[in-house]
Amino acid sequence: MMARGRFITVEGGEGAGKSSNLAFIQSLLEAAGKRVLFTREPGGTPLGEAIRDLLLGHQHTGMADDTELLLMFAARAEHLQQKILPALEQGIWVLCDRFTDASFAYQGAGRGLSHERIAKLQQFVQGSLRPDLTLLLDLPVETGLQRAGKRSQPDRFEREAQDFFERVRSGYLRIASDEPERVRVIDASPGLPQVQAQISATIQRYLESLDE
Ligand code: Z5A
Repeated sequence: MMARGRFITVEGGEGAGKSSNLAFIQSLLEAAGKRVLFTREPGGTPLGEAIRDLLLGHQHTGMADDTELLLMFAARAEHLQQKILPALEQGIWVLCDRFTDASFAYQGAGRGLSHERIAKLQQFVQGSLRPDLTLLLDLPVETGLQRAGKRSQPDRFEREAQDFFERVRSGYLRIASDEPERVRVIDASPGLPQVQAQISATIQRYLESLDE
C-alpha cells in the first residue's frame, strides 16, 4: 500500500520570509525524492482564492471577527476536500503556506476570539487532521514590518497596528511551546543564508526521524 504523504506547513508573522523560503523548502523535499504539492491559505482552490480576495481586499474593511474566522475555515474546508486530502492519499507531500495555526494566531491571539471557539471549527473542518511538521519563521515584529513595508500595497491585515502583530507573534510562540514536536521555530531575523541553513537542518532531521 502506498504511504500517505506528509503535511508540512510554514507559518510566521508579517515579513517573516515565508515566500522567500517556500521554494527552497520544496527543493529540499524534492531532492529527498518526495513528490510535493505547494499550496497556500487562505486560498489554494478557485473558491478559496475568491474567499482570499474577500478577506485580504479592502471592500469589506469592517468585517466582523466571526465572519473573518468562518471565511478562513470555509476556504480551508474546500482546500482540504479538493486538494490537500486527495494529494496526501496519493502519497504526495503537501507544503502549505499557512494553515490553522494562523487562525489561532491572527483570529485568536490577534483579534481576541476564544481558543475554544476556533478549536471547535478546527475539529468540525479537519477532524483529527493536523500538520505533520510546521516551520514557524519567527522574528521581532518591527523587523518583519520593516521588511514587509518595502513591498507593494498593504492588504487588509497589513494595515493593523504593531500591537496586533505582537499578539500574533506571542500566539504563534505559545503554539510552538505547547507542541514542540510538531512546531519547529526558525530564527528568521538573520540574513537569508543563515535562515536557510536552519531550515535545511530542520528538514533533514525531520526526514531522518521518518527513517528511524
Ligand atoms: N490569515 C489569517 O488571519 N488566518 C488564517 O487562518 C490564515 C491567514 C490562513 C495572508 O497571508 C494573510 O492571511 C496573513 C494572515 C492571514 N496576514 N497578512 N498580512 P499571506 O501569507 O499571504 O501574507 P503575509 O503574511 O503578508 O506573507 P507575505 O506578505 O508573503 O510575507 P512573507 O512571505 O513572510 O515574507 P517575504 O515576502 O518572503 O519577505 C518579506 C520581505 O523581506 C521581502 O522583501 C524579502 O526579500 C525580505 N526578506 C525575507 N527574508 C529575509 C531575510 N532573511 N533577510 C532580509 N530580508 C529578507
